[in-house]
Amino acid sequence: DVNPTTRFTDFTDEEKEVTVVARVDNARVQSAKLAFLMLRQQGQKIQAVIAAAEPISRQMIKFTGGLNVNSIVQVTGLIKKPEIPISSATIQHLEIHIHKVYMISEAAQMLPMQVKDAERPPPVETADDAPQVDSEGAPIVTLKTRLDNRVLDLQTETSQAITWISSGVAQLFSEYMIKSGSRWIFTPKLVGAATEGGSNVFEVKYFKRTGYLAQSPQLYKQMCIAGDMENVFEIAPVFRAEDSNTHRHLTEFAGLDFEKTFDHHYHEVLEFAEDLLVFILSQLKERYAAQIATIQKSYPKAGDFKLPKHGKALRLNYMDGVALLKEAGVDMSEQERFENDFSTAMEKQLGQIIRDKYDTDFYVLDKFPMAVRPFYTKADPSDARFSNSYDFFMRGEEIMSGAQRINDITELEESMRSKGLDPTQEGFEDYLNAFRQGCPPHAGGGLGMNRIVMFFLGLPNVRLASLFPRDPQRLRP
Ligand code: ATP
Ligand code: AMO
Repeated sequence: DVNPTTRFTDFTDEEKEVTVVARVDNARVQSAKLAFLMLRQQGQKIQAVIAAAEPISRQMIKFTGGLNVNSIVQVTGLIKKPEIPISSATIQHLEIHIHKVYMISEAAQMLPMQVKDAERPPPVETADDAPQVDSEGAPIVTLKTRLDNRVLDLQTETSQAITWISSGVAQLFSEYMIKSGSRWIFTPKLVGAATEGGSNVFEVKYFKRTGYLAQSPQLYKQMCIAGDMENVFEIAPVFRAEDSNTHRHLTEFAGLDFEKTFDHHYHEVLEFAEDLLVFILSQLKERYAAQIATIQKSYPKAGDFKLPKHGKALRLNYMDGVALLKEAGVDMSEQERFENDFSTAMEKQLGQIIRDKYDTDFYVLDKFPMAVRPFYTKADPSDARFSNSYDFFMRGEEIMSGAQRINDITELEESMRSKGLDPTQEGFEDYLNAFRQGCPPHAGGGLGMNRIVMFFLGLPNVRLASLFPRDPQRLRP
């Protein structure tokens, strides 16, 4: 009655026989009578020892110590306390004294990359992907090599922890939404119109017509509101045909979207979203403390994300941001203020200013200039240069955009025309009909899941927060 799915992390220091299935992290023959294995499960390592003694033959010792690294084996043995803690293991105070070893799945003798080399932090990006060495002369595999061999790269302790954080963000988002009575929706990703307007859209051949990959669920989540669904959310891929080769742009990313009606003011929805982020970020810290500590060994900023005080998000207006930057010597011209958004450098600087002044890495800017927002955004009724729209930031970089939406058909068509879009264009018709048929006031937002993970952990590149990243250069693995 062995349990082949036994996990090392469940072991106690009670001496007993276990059977585990694990990967060989390292194998070595110490002598004709002694060999060591380092075994790995989800990035966690434990040492296993095999010594020649009835009925274990010298041949068994040779076989065990000669196992190909990364093979998957089934080991039966006795859990014991080692004489001294095993410093190279994750579980240092226990080891397995092997009775039996079976090969489950043999790994090739030559791997394109050693998992232990991918554990060496941090991957430094170079234009030519030239070999790099650390201070001890050991090779550092570049990010490109790691991503080319992503399956091996996912096996490192750090990657394992990062993928748990991604899972946590998605879980916490859905948890909060469901608790608030929001309905989980699944909108089409093959669409007939460029959702966000503009040209950042992938065309697909759709039988005899042209279709597109959805740039966001924007039009559909609003159509669900028109369909009386009141409070909806979605977790789904978002496609952007942007030729942006930056540390934070992907061409496909996981979008966390929500849309909600309100009674009196869009700030009801804004506050809902602020509480959502405070919930996600604080619960990540609480529930994933072990993973964060692991990631911190490679990315030291992982553990120092500053949450806003008193559990409430810090909210400023866009113009407050302009003023804070001006105080720091960064002045935007009158035209820049209303027609441009902050540049990436300005955003980062503002992030630092806000961290210094308000002691938080998460904050919200409300009332962005109308000129920089998409056509469905509601203008500020008290000053049409601005809009009822907001961006959320982590460590000075954008993680969410959202707004009150125009729900009046005349206003909506006007807004489209003013942004150079044709309301009579095929594909917009169904969306616009929803407003002709009546639609309650609503607001919402879209979050980039990979960016939340990246900025929460202080990772240098969004690709590290994507399982199999897609960017302008990369369509595989
Ligand atoms: P979005 O607004 O689509 O949610 P985002 O705000 O992060 O995402 P963009 O609005 O496309 O991205 O651009 C924001 C900033 O990113 C810009 O200020 C720009 O400086 C920078 N950026 C975008 N594309 C590139 C690029 N190809 N190279 C360098 N920087 C870029
Ligand atoms: P926006 O275009 O700002 O808004 O996208 C929402 C959020 O998605 C993330 N994001 C990205 N992540 C990785 N790579 C990219 N290329 C990329 N582009 C955007 C960011 C961003 O804040 N329909 C609106 C949302 C709404 O108003 O509800 C929209 O799509 O974190």
